Amino acid sequence: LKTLNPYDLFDVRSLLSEEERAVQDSVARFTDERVLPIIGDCFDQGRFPTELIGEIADMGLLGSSLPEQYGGAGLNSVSYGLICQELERGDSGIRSFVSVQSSLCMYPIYAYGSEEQRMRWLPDMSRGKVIGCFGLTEAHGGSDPASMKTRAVKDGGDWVINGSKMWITNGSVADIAIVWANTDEGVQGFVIEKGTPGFTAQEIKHKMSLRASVTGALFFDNVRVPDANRLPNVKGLKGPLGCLTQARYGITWGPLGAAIACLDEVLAYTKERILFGRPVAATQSAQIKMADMARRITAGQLLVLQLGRLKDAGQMQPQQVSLAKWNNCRLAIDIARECRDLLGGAGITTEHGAIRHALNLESVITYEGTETVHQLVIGRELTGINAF
Ligand code: TGC
Ligand code: FAD
Repeated sequence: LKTLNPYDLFDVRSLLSEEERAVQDSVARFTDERVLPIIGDCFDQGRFPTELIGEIADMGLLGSSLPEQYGGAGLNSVSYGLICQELERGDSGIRSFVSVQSSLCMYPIYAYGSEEQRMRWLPDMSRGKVIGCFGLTEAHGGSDPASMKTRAVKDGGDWVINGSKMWITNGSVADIAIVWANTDEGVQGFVIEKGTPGFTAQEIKHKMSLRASVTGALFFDNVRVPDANRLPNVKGLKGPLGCLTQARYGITWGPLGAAIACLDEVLAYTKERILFGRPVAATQSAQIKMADMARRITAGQLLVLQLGRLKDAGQMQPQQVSLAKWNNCRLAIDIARECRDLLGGAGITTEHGAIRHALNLESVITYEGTETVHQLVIGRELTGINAF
């Protein structure tokens, strides 16, 4: 019998192209060498490791799917998924940083912006010289972005924006904010630069989750931006929701990385931990738990690979992304919590990764559409009835 790779029982890697494998390997190396040695401390200190931004950019991970003329790496969607998976094996906060920059900030400028806007921002964003954030959620109800109160009013050649956004990744460190606001012609996107009078950002403190990521609130008090900062090629909620489809796609892959990190940790720990005269790994209940983790990871891997192939073929539907985001966030948070349990008391400090991943995944299962939102998307697909 051939011994199987415990983190890839169905040899999903054999279905990858040479280029996809090379991308996975280089990001895996980055996570092993640069992220894992520092991330526990970053989480403890509530600090995003800004010192890694340059390397992340040099590896081509910012806007990796965009064409090279805009600073992108022209990689396919499966490669983007693998990037997210390997980064989140390190920490959800690192993957979040790349998701937001690539899918929520560079993507809308690329997809909805003018050629001038693309050239103005994208190359610098791919180099990590300009950091973006994406402001859709408002404090009164993130699941229902149609209830948005932030408003932009035309005034001559300018727009005047009033309102606020809440829970914004990179909010207080970003150089530009992609802000979605209601206008007389429906929801539109604006690029608001740091330092614009009336625009302020405040870091949200006391987080117990995604502590190695910056989260902020944005405030707009008569913020005036020229029409050149409005994204001209989309109107309506489909603008921001289209960005969410891109980011959610990455998040279907990312949590698999967190789950694999946790399984890796308990496989090693339970072999070393001797209780009642034998390793914990030699007990049936521990084996059943770990086997069940591997089963869920394997199913999740096959799900996202097919999703990625559909995306690369231009056939992926947002409802399929909802199913995969729900499935893989759920399996990852359950696995992280079960691994924390198998580590016993040792599982409660950041010495081991399980509790950090479990806490991070509380955000990941909530942002980009809560689990309930994605369940209701599938419910609507099955029944044809909107139950939101
Ligand atoms: P509805 O009002 O019917 O549709 C509006 C228009 O949008 C189109 N559409 C989509 N387009 C692309 N992708 C999608 N996923 C889309 N979903 C809808 C739709 O066809 C329609 O177009 P048109 O041309 O007819 O106007 O909207 P709905 O009923 O489908 O949506 C309801 C619901 C609840 C699913 C939606 O509001 C929703 O997804 N709510 C959750 C909000 C959310 O996920 N927020 C995330 C904020 S960003 C974030 O969390 C970043 S964290 C990142 C990190 O740190 O990694
Ligand atoms: P609510 O929408 O108030 O939901 C509360 C509860 O009600 C949830 O359990 C939800 O599932 C449930 N619920 C909602 N609708 C229904 C229904 N119809 N039936 C039954 N139950 C329902 N947003 C951005 O725009 N940009 C960002 O960069 C960003 N980064 C984030 C980073 C972090 C760390 C976090 C935690 C959030 C971030 N968000 C961001 C916001 C995130 O998208 C929202 O938190 C999320 O969409 C949920 O919105 P809410 O927090 O207002 O919860």
